[in-house]
Amino acid sequence: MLIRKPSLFDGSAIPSSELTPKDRFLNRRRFLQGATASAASLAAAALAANRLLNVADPAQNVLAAGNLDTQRGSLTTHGEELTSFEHITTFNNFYEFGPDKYQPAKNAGVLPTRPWAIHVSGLVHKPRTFDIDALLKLHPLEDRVYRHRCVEGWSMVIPWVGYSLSELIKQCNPLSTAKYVQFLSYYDPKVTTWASQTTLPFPYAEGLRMDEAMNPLTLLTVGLYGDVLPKQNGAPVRVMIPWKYGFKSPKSVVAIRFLDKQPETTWNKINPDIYGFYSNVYPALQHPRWNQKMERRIGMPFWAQKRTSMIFNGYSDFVGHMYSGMDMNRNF
Ligand SMILES: Nc1nc2c(c(=O)[nH]1)N[C@H]1C(S)=C(S)[C@@H](COP(=O)(O)O)O[C@H]1N2
Ligand SMILES: [Mo]
Repeated sequence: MLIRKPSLFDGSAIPSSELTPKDRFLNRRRFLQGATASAASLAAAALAANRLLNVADPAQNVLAAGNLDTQRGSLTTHGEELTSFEHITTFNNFYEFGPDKYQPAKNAGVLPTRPWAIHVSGLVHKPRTFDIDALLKLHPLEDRVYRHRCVEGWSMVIPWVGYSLSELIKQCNPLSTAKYVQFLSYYDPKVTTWASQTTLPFPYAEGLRMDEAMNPLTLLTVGLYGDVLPKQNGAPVRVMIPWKYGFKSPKSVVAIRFLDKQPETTWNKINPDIYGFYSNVYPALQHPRWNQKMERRIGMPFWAQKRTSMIFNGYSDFVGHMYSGMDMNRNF
C-alpha cells in the first residue's frame, strides 16, 4: 500500500493560480471541470445535488459585500482540489439553525451580522470589546486553504480568509495565569429558534489550551473564497483549527474568555467519553459511530471520495510538538 507523505504543507511559493479572488477560483474550477465533463451534465449534476440537499437557492445567504482585500498566506495547504463554494455553503453543521446539513443554508439568513462585536474577558489586564469592522482591519487578511475534517467522517478543502488568532490574543493582553481560551457563539432563542430542535446546550462553547490558541495555524476566520463569510459558515467571524475535528471550530463568535482551568465545551459536556477536550484528528482512535481511519471528500466523484485520514489532519509538522509526551488515547 502506498503511504502518502502526511503533509503537503510548506511556506514556499504557491502558484498564483491557487489563491485568487472568488471569481477566479470559480472560473478556474469550471475550467478544470470542463476538462472532464460537459457543462450541461455538470449543471444537471449540480441541480440534482441541490435537490438532494433540498436547497432552493444555495447562494441566498451569502452576504452581499464586495471582495475582501486579501494577500496570499504562507500557512496554506496546496496540491489538493478545492471543495466547491456550493458544497461548502450548503452542507453545514450549525445546530443553532437546525440539526440537518441543508438547514443552515436555508435558515441562517436571520442571523444579524451588524452590529457585531467580540467581548474579551477573564484573565486579561483589561476586558475589551472588538468591533467586527475593527477586527477586519486589525491585521492584513490572508487567503489560507485548510483541510476540514468532521468527526462524522467527511472532509473538505476550504479556502478561508483571516489571520492568526494569535494576532488578536496579543492585543488582548492576557495575564500569565491564563492557560486556556474559551469561545462562545451567538445565541438568541428568539433568532436561533431551531436550537430547540436539538438537545445541545447553548450558547455553543468551545475552547483551546493557550499554546493551541497561539499556534499560527489557528485562524480567526472572516471570509471564504476571498469574500466575507456566508452566514451558514459562521459569519461574521469564527475560529478554524484545522488539525482538530470540525466541532472544535466555533461559528459566529461573540465572546472570548481567558481562563486558568480547562473550559466547558459543548460536545464534551454532553458526551465526554466520545468528545474529548482535545479532539485532534487521530485516526487510530476509533469513534464508536464514525470511521476515523478513512474519510469521504465531499463533492468529489464517488470513485475519488475515499481517502486515508491523516494524523492531526496532515498538520503534524506544525502542531505535533504541542502534544509530545501526551497519550493521545487518553487525552483525546
Ligand atoms: N456555533 C456553532 N459552531 C459550530 C457548529 C455548530 O453547530 N454551532 N458545528 C461545528 C461542526 S460539528 C462542524 S463540522 C463545523 C462545520 O463548519 P462548516 O459548516 O463551515 O463546514 O462547524 C462547527 N462549529
Ligand atoms: Mo462536525
